[in-house]
Amino acid sequence: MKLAIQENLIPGKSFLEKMHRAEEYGFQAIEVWGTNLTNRVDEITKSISKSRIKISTICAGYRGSLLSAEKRERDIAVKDIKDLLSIGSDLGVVGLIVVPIFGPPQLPDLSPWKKTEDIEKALLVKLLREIGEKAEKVDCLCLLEPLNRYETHLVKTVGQAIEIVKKVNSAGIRVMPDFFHMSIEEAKIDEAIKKGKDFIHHIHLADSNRLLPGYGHTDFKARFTPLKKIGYDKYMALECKVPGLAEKELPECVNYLKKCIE
Ligand code: LER
Ligand code: MN
Repeated sequence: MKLAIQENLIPGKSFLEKMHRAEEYGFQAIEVWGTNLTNRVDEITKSISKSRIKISTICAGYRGSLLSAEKRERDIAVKDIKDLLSIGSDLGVVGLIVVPIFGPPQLPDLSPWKKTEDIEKALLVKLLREIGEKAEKVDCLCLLEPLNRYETHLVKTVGQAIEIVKKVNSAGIRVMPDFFHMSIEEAKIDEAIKKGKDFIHHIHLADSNRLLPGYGHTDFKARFTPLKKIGYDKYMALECKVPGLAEKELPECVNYLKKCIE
C-alpha cells in the first residue's frame, strides 16, 4: 500500500515545493484537484520531472452535473470528465475521482412508471459507458466515490458503486472508497473491502471525524487487515483536516499509518 496526500494539505508556495515536502514527509504521491487543472498542467509536469514522487490521482474538479435535469449541465460534466481523463493520462495518474451526484436528486420522480433513483442509475450507467470508453482509450480510470448520506442520496456504499460498475461493464470504470464515508455508511467495512477486491483502485484516508488518522476512533490497523488480504497495493490518499502544524503532524501521521500497515 502506498501513501499519498491531497495537494492542499501540504505547505509550500509552488507545486514543486509541495512535492519536495511531501517526499520529505514520507509520501509516495500527491493527489491534485481537478479544478482549473488545464492551466496548471505545465507547472505540475515540470515539477514531476524534478521530483521522485508521483501524482496518484485527480480529485473531481469538473463543472456541470452528470445527473442534472438540464442536458447542458450533463454535457458539460461529461466533456470536463473526458478532458480531465486526458490530462490524467498525461500526468500518469491512476484515475480521476468522480462523485455521481452531490446532494438531493435533480431529476423528477416518474412513479409509478420509474422512480427517480431508477432513472438516475440508468442515466448514470449510460453516461459512464461513454466515459468508460474514453478512460480505456487514454488508460486513466474513472473512479466512482461513494459518499455518506449527508453529501449524496445515491451511491453511498462500495457495494452500490460496484453494482453500477458491473452494469457499465467497462475496464475504465472502477471504485474509490473513502474511509470517512465508509465509517458512516458501511454495515461491515471488512465485507465491503472484500467485495471490492477487483474494483478498488484508490482510497481516501481520514479518521472517523474527518481529521488526520489517529485523531478519531477509526481502528486503522483493523481497516488495513482486509486490504492486505485482498492484496491491495495501490495508493491511499489523505483527505482530511490537519490539526496543528503540518510540518510536525504529517510525518508523524506517515509513521503512524506505516505501523498500522505493518
Ligand atoms: C467529499 O466528502 C469527498 O470525500 C471528496 O473526495 C469528493 O470529491
Ligand atoms: Mn473523499
